[in-house]
Amino acid sequence: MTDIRIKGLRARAVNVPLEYPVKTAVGTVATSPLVLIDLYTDADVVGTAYVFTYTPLALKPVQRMLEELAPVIEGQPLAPFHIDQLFQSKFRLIGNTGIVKIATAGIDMAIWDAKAKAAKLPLVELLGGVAKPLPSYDSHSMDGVELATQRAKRAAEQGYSAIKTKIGYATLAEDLEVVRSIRNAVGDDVQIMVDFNQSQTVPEAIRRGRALEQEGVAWIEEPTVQYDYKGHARVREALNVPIQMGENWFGPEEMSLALSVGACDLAMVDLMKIGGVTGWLRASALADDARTPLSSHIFQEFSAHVLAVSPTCHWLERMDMAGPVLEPLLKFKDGNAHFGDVPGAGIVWREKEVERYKV
Ligand code: SMN
Ligand code: MG
Repeated sequence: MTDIRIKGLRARAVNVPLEYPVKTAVGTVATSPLVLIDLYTDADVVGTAYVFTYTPLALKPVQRMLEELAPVIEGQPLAPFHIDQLFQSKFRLIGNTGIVKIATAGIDMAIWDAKAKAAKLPLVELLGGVAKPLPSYDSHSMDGVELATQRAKRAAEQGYSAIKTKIGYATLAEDLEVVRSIRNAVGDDVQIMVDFNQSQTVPEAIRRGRALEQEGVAWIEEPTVQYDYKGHARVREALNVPIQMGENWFGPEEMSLALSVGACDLAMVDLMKIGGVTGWLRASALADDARTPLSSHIFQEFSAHVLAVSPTCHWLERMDMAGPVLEPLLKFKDGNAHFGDVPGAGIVWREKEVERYKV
């Protein structure tokens, strides 16, 4: 393999519209603030990836952090594990988490993308897997009964065999009304996952969970604050419905801690927060060791590649956070995600739209 070197990077901040605002019990993501990364090399490949900053307030700081990292990686080999060790040692004192982790994870994704492009392989094949269709669920928001039911019905008609709705309404009665209305609309063959987005106390999560069990939900996600791993374990012990969490684990270290106290039955990892592809590979080994089904959290394009090589591969979350600025290479059909047959992870910018949404 030729010794490809990193030449630099470009980080562009955009704020793109969402098909639907991501309404949760603890706040709404009205638009999708993204930093688009182009990683330049001395071969004829450019690694592309994006990071999602949740709030526009973090957009410029993340862009700036990426720009500050450019001279750190310039001249380095296009070797993700090497760069990961470089970052781990450089950020031991400040801690490779938060905005630092978001930026280093984005670089990691772009490096892996560039490596796959240099090998003229889809990333999944570079990782040793095959580009097979992946079971995907359609992920919705705290939409209220009407829209939640309408979105679930449409997803079922599109062939999804699972959908997720966000709950944590003011009362349990409202939570149940939404779940029952969706169930009436989609029937018993479509799985319904629910997501509290950290909104409940442990006692309230148990109270509401006992009622949701009777509705046959497939999982209850982040019932209480995401850093309360023991709290999640108490909810899990009290209920007979799978507890799902993981989208907020910053690095495999936090995943290991959560699994060690029995916080969840299922894990869903965020490719960015976990530390990019390199972080995901470590997380997928933890999930395998704990025999914990592993799902993805947003970042659907890259996640498809790493989920396909995860031993406990569970569900891919379809929630499109970057569609307006990407060529639609990942396709969803009959509830499965199908890879585009291109080298790398399939992140191709729609440059006119990037200009349109640039911040
Ligand atoms: C979620 C939260 C914030 C932004 C996007 C998605 C959500 C999920 O918790 O599980 O998709
Ligand atoms: Mg969630």
